[in-house]
Parts: sequence; structure tokens; C-alpha cells
Amino acid sequence: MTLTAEKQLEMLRSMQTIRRFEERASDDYRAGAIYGVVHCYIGEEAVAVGVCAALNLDDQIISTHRGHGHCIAKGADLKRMMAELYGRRTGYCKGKGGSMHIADFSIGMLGANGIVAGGIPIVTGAGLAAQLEGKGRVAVSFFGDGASAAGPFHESINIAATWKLPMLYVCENNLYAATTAAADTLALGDVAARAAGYGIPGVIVDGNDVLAVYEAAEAAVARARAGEGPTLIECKTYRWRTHTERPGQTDPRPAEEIEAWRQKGPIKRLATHLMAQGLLSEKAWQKMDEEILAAVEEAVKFALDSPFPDPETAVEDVFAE
Ligand SMILES: Cc1ncc(C[n+]2csc(CCOP(=O)(O)OP(=O)(O)O)c2C)c(N)n1
Ligand SMILES: [Mg+2]
Repeated sequence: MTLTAEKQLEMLRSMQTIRRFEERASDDYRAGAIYGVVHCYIGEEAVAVGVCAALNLDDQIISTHRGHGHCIAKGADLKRMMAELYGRRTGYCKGKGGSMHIADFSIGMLGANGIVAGGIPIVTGAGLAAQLEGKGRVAVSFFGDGASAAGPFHESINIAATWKLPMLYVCENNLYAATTAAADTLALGDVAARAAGYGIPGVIVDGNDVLAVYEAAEAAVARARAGEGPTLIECKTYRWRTHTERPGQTDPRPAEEIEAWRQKGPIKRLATHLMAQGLLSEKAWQKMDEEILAAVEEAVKFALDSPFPDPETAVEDVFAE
């Protein structure tokens, strides 16, 4: 792995952007300014950023209900994202989709998805398209530990393995599916162990170590581009917040467990590593954070300055009958 200082700093910036964007989205949601549901990715930033750093712009990803991190890591526009959360006409889905429906095909972001495991077959189709087009593109599916127990995961990965599709299946194992512990639904203990059943490599990565995630993704991307088929990467990570941002939620997770994972958070870890190597000073880190906060503020301003969609457009762009 050869990662320049510049690239590592970019990864740090991307992770901190996700963190600050979501902190603000959560505050504004709790204040009643954002509607629908907001699921935060805080604590898991290294997965999206590590994987997307190994991709090209035209490689395609699909996200989940917890999708802000994937959007930002792939290069989505903060203003259009925030406007979508705020339900404004300038948002990615003209303000009609909200947090769980952000997509930007121009950067290979095929969409978040409110249906658990719903994105996995869709992006497997993108993997088939990439294979048929033969331009060396890869497709990446992000999904949770809970989704890995759903039928679409198994059907998709089976066909991708059989047809050697150029794909990465990236499981964000944050140890819980809402309030259900993964330990109660995973017979094998590790999601990656299931790869053997499909005859593909299964890799377990420390999902809080962005450099380790990058390294695993880079190897899997090389394998996919070489026509050798998909890889299942399981990133062990943890969400810091409740399942959604709705106040007053039941959270069965022990306080000590949450605290222990906060101590090994991915952002502090990379910042400390870069400082130890003399690649980042306290001052530069502070400046980076200030720039990010200003960009988030600008995104909120853009959202607030934008109009709501016209009621007459309610059924435009709606495909269900
Ligand atoms: C098909 C379907 N079943 C149930 C739900 C309700 N639901 C939303 S998120 C979630 C848990 C998903 O857990 P996981 O896949 O581990 O992702 P995480 O929330 O931990 O990121 C559930 C059950 C849903 N949205 N879709
Ligand atoms: Mg989970």
C-alpha cells in the first residue's frame, strides 16, 4: 500500500466532514427543522471513506438507510444533501426523498435505500452492467450485519460469485441491527465466514482503521478489475448513537460497550497517527475542522434559503402507481 500524505489527509477530511455534517443534521432534526428519519453513521466513518478512497469516480456504490457517509465519501455535494434532508426543492431528490433517498449518478452513487438489504441486488445489477460493458468499472455494496441475514444478500452474492462479477460486498458490522445484537442472529459469528459458502474470499477488517479498510478494499478492487470476481469484506465497527435520531429510543447496548468503542474512534485514530508521523499539526487539524464546519454551515444556509417543492409537483418523478 502506498498512500501519500495528501491522500491520508483527504481521508481525514472526508471522515470529519461526515461527522460534522451528521452532528448538525442531528441537532436540526431534534429541533424539528428536518423531517422523516435520520440515521447517523457517526463512529463508522472509516468504512465508507476507506473503501471509496480505493475507487474511481465511475465506480459505482450503493448505500443503506444510514447513507450520509457513503454519499460524502463518494464526493456528493453537501449543499444538495442538506437541502434534501430539509425537504427543499434544491435537494438531490427535489426535497421529496429525505435522508434515506440520496443518489448522485454523476459520481457513481446509486442511492441510499430505506429497505434493509434492498440495495444489494440493485448494485449487483450494476456489477453485471460493468462486466458487460468491459471498461474495468467495479460496483460496491454497503450493507449492515442485519442485512446480511436477509435473502437478497445471499441471492446476490451467489450470482455474483458464480458469474465472477466485479464487485465488493462490504458489510458494516456494527454489532446490532436496530436493537437486535448480531450475536443473536449470526450462527457463524463472523459475516465474512459465509464467503466460503460461495467460493469467494471473505476478509475481516478493523472497520475503525481507515488505512486497513483502504488496504482491504484496494486488494478487492484489483481482484475485481482483473476479472477474478467478488470479495466479501466485513468491517467490524460501531455506531456511537442510537439507531435513529428520534429522541427517547430504547437502546439495549451497555454504556461501557459504547464508551469502549468511542475510545477507539476512527477519526481520532487517524489524526493521532498522522501527528505522530509529523504529517499533521494541532493547528492544521483545527484549521481543517473550521473549514469543514464552515462548509456545513453554508450547506444549512443553502437549504434554508431554498424553497419547499410546489404541492403541484407532488406526483412528478413518482414511479409507483
Ligand atoms: C426490509 C426491512 N425490514 C425492516 C426494516 C426496519 N429496519 C430499519 S434499519 C433496521 C436494522 C438494520 O440493521 P443493519 O443492517 O445491521 O444496519 P445498521 O442499522 O446497523 O446500520 C431495520 C430492521 C426495514 N427498513 N426494511
Ligand atoms: Mg448493524
